[in-house]
Amino acid sequence: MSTPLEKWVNEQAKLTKPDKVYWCDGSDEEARRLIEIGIKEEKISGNPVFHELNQKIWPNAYYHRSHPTDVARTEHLTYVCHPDKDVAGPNNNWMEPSKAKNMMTKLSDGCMKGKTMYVLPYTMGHPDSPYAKACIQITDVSYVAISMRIMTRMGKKAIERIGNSTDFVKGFHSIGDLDPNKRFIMHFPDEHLVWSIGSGYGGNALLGKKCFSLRIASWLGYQEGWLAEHMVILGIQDPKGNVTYVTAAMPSACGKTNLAMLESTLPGYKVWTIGDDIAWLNVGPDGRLYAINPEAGLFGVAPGTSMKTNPNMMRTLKADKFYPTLFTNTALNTDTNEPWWDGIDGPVPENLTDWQGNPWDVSKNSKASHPNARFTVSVYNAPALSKEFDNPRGVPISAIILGGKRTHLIPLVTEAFDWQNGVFLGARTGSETTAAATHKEGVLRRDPMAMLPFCGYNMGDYFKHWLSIGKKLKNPPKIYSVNWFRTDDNGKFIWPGFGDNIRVLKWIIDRSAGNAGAKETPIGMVPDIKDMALEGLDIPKKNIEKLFEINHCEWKKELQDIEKFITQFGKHTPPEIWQEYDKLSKKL
Ligand code: OXD
Ligand code: MN
Repeated sequence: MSTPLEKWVNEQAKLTKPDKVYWCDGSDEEARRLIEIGIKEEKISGNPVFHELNQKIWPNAYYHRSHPTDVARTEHLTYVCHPDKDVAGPNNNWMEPSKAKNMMTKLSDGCMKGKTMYVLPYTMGHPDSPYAKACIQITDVSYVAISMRIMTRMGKKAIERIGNSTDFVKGFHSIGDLDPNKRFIMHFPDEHLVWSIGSGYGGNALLGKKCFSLRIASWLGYQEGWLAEHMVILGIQDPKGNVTYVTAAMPSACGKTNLAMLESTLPGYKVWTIGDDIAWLNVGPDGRLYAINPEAGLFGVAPGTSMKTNPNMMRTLKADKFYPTLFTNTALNTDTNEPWWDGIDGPVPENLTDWQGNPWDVSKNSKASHPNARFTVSVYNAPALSKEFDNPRGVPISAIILGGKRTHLIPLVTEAFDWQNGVFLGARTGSETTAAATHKEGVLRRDPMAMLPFCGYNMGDYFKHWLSIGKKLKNPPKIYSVNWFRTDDNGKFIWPGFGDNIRVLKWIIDRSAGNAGAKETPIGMVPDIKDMALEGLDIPKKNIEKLFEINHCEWKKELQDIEKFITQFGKHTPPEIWQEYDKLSKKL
C-alpha cells in the first residue's frame, strides 16, 4: 500500500511522463552526483546546467546561466487561486481554481518526457520545531534540486514527519519549454499546493521559498494564528554580551541580506545572523513573539556585494563548508574562471563573459552581470551564524523593523506609538522598485510589510490579522520604520548605511530596553540627534537634520497616496487602520 505522499508523486509522474523518477535523500554525496550530471549530461536550452568555477578561490562553487527571459520573479504570471476572488484581494492575480487546474494539467501533460523527475522531501524550519512544515517538491531540473538542498532541510526526516498523513505541502515544478506565454506560478492555498511551470528562476522555481513560505504560509498563518513574513532575523549583541533579537521587513534588493550579516562599526557590538529573507512568527507559550527562519540557505543578490559592503557575505561565499554554492547570471572572468559582478572588489577584469554567455564589450554599455544575478549558499557557511539558528522554538523578538527605499520624505528611523500605530506604519510603507521582479526600476509602490507580492490573501484581512496577533501578545515588540536611502540636494545618499546601520539598531534596542530618548512627531517617535551614536561619522549637520526632517507639505501628498492605496481593500481594511490614518492626517 502506498502512502498519500507516494500516491501524489505517482500521480504527478503519470501526468508528466518522465523517463526516470528519482527520490533525493539530500546527502552530500548525492549533491556531488547531481552537479556532475548538470555539468556533463543535463542541458537547458542546449547549455549545460552547471559549470565548475575556480575551486581554489571559490570552494564548492558552480555557475549557472538561466534563459535570458527568465531572470526574476514574474508577478504578472503569479496567481493565488482561492475559490472566492475577494479572498485573494486586489493584491493578487486570481483565477478560479478548477479553471487554473485544467490549464495547468494541459500544460503539464508530458512536460518531463525524456527527463528525470527529482522528488525532493524537505521541511521548512528545523524538523524538530513545532512550527516547521513538511513538504514535497517535484522538479525536472538538477539546478532546482540542488538549490532546494541548499535552501531547505532536505532528506528522510521530512518523509518521517509526513509518514502516512495527508498533511504535507505539495510543490509541482517543471521548467517546461521556457516560453514566457506558457509560464505560470499558481497557488492553491486550500490544497497547500503550488504548481509552477515555465521558469527556472529561484523565486518561481524553489517552491519552498516565496511560494510556500510566504504566499501559502501567510494563508495558513491567518487561519492558525501566526505570521509568515518577508523579514530578516538577527541578534544584536551589546558590549555587555546581552543579545536582543529583532526582525526586519524590507522589499527585495533593499539590503536585507546586508543587514542580516552586518559587521558593526561601533566597538563592542556584534550582529548574529538567523535569517535574511523569511521569518515565521508565533506567539510562544510565555506570550512573547518568537521567530524562526524556515530556510537553511541564502539566495541573495550578488551585485553590490563586496568586502566593503558585506564582508561576512563574501566570507560565507568563500567558505569551504557546505556543498555546493551556486552563482547564477553573474559574469565570468574568462581568465581566472571566477564569478564577477558589479560592485565586487578589485578592478574590472580584462576578459569577461557576460551573463548571457557572450564576450563582454565595455563599449556597448551593457551590464556584464545581470542586476538580479544571485548566489545560493548555505546559511551554515555564515561566520556569524547565531547559535540559536537551530533552536526549534525560535528566538524571542523585541523589535520589528519595517523599511523601504525612499529617497525623500521618510526619516532614517521612527518608532510607532504602539502596536496598532505600528501596523498602520507597516500598511503605509512604500518603496522605490528594484530588479528582483520584472518591473520598471525606481518607481514608488506601496509595499506593506514588504509583503505586497507575497501575501496569499486579501491585504485588508492581513492588516486585521496583524492587529489580532498584537492582542495575543503580552508584551508586543515595538515597531519601527527605517530608511537608509534618503538623498541630499545633489541626489547622493546621506546615510553611509551598511556597517553603520548598527547605530540605528543600537537606538532601537536601547529604546526597546527603555534606555534611550526620543521626541514625538506626528508620524511617531524619532531620535533627537543627541540620542544617536553618531561619533566618527562625517555627515554635515544640515544633512543629519534632513535625515530626521518631517516635511508637512510633502506628507500631505503622501497621505493622499496612502488613502488611495488602502481604499482599494474596501471593507476588508479594519477600522483601526482608518483611525490611525485620521489621527495622522489631523496631526499633520
Ligand atoms: C527574493 C525576493 O528573492 O524578495 O528574496 O525577490
Ligand atoms: Mn525576498
